[in-house]
Amino acid sequence: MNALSLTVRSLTARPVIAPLERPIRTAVGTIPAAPLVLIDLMTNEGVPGRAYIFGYMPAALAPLVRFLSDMESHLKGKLVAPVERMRDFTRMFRLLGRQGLVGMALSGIDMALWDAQGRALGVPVARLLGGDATPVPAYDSFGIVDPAADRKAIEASLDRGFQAIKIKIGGGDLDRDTATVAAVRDIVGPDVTLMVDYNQSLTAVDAIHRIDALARYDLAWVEEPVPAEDIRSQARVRAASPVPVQSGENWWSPAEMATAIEAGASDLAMPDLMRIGGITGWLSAMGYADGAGIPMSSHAFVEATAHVMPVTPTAHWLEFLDKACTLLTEPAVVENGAVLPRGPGLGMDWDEAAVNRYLQ
Ligand code: SMN
Ligand code: MG
Repeated sequence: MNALSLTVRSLTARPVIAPLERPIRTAVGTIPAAPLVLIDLMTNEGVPGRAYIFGYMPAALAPLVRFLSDMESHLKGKLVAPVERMRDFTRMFRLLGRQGLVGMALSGIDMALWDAQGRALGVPVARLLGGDATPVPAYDSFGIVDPAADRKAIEASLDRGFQAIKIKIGGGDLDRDTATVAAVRDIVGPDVTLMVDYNQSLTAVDAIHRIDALARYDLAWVEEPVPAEDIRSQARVRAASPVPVQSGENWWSPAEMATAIEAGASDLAMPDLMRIGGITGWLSAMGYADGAGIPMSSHAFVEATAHVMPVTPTAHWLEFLDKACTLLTEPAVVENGAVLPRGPGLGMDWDEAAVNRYLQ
């Protein structure tokens, strides 16, 4: 077998709803369990390629599976060369566009292709990209918390070695935000890095008022205070904010990232592998962040982002938000608050018994 000339034989997509260690509570709704689509590529050489994508809501699963199955015929017999395959898709979807479910599915295919290539060479994708598979500093990502009820979970996270945590806020008024942030700062102490995420729930006027009041709790960033598509409001908030503004999980391409940064909408960047265009899209995004001097963090997809962060010139924090742990034979490992990139490939193998349990 020539490990650099694999060709695609088949693509399978399976919908699952995986249990979460804790529900993802946000200001705009709760995700009780993770709706995922598992992607399995098989090559003619017998090397598999695996990845998963996150549908956010169960209703997204069936169309994603259907769409991914239809993509099989466009990959069959083609070289496992993710950059080339994404170029084909970019041309093919020029008319329909690639935001939304289309972009999510294509990013999943891209990750599965990179995984197959890494497996064929017997190396972690981080090595394939020219980096080393070194541990990536991570923060533990919480939803909206009740400081009294969740105190133990927050302390457990620090015991696990995390030196940074993020909480979501905006589920109530400013008094509630202040009480929550003050209590969490009290639990974690002055030395732990603390971030907050509003999940796009505020208007610019409200955001400016609230962030001003929260600044005294020494926040490393305030994430998505206003709707992600409203670049002008984001820029207004950022101009007034004493706390660095973070965004990026809703950028659908490196070009959208460039537009947001150049409009002054964000101090920091945290693209989502599944929206930015997979690993191939991430490579463009990280080049932009490097050129613009923007610290770049990740969004979810713990296992795959652990491979791209080591080659990201302005790498900042990996978000530890583990959605697939119940489905993997070896879930992501955190050591001293850092995630270890594991190979070969992206290092994910399905626990088929668990997959069958959660199959939709
Ligand atoms: C988020 C992640 C996963 C689901 C919903 C929201 C998020 C984050 O905004 O940054 O963790
Ligand atoms: Mg967020």
